[in-house]
Amino acid sequence: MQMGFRWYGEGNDKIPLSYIKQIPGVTTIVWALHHKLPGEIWETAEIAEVQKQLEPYGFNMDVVESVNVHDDIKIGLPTRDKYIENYIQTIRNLAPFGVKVICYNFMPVFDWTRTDLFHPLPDGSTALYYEAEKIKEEPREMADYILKEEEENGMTFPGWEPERMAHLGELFRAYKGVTKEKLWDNLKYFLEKLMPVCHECDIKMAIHMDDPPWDIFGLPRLMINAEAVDHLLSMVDDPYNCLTLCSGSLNANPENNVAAIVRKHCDRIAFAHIRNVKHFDNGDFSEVSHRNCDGETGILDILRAYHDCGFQGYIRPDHGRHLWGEGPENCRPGYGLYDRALGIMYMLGAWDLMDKEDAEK
Ligand code: CS2
Ligand code: MN
Repeated sequence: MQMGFRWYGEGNDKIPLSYIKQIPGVTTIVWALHHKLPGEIWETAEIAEVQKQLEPYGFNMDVVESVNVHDDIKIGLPTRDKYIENYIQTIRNLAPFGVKVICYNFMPVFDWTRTDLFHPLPDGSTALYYEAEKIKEEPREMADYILKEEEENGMTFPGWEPERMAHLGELFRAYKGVTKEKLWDNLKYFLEKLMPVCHECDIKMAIHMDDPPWDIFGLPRLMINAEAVDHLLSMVDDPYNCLTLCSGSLNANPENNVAAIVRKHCDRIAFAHIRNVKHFDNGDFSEVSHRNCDGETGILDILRAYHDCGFQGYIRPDHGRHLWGEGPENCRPGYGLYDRALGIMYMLGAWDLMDKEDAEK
């Protein structure tokens, strides 16, 4: 297992690399070129710049999150081939820098969906929150709320690029007729084109789970449960077709058992996201600390499953709460410094203990 920390890049993330260096056990910076729109080629010179920033700290750049997939690929338009060519070129450009895993998602239009980005928790911190009542048929209200947060605080959230959101109506119209079956077909088409290049470049494509794992705003969502994971892995049965198994995304539906998926498919999990979720009876859920008893995701069972399987991939704390002065003005929702650092120490605590117990057996 290699521990990672997501970082949004120089000038785009308020957390300096020198702070991340002080968190025990982090070897991997999970990075991306966040100024790139889906479909654009990532140029070698731009990638080299990130390498130059990471090098003095000894971090590797093995995991990219995300190279976003252009909507035309998801919709299955004739123009998709051009964007797939660009994606392939990006994979080729990433390979010489030692990149091993590309995390991506295949969600129509939106990435994660939340109704409150800084929801107060009883302990005085804040966290991302989903209020079921607020998710209506019409996405405009939620999109406007998130765009306003971006604008007021001078940041763009991946998957919520104002350039794309400006054409929301058009985007929704373009997805008309894209049923779940078609979306699966389009994902298969995309992956089959990529696999030979992934072999050649030794880079795994690791699909992120849909967040939340159900259809919203009439848009189909694929990566929602264990059956979908089975389907994805058998549909393109290739060791380079892998998962970013996001515990919090899947467990937004409490029926999903993430530890069981780990035990079944550990060799196809390239990247583990560890996030904890607390559920309420009315269908709302809140993100919480990584501590097992603070949510219902089963963080310890998941870690034990990874450990039992001898997990060789990358792992990172996913969203954390915002603590100790972190708020909208200085912190990306879910991506503060402190709670993710605490999450790492919690995970390493459990992991080290399991290592020690094994050694003493
Ligand atoms: C991430 C996702 O912040 C998050 O919730 O886990 O946004 C993830 O980066 C994307 O879905 C991957 O493309
Ligand atoms: Mn995640």
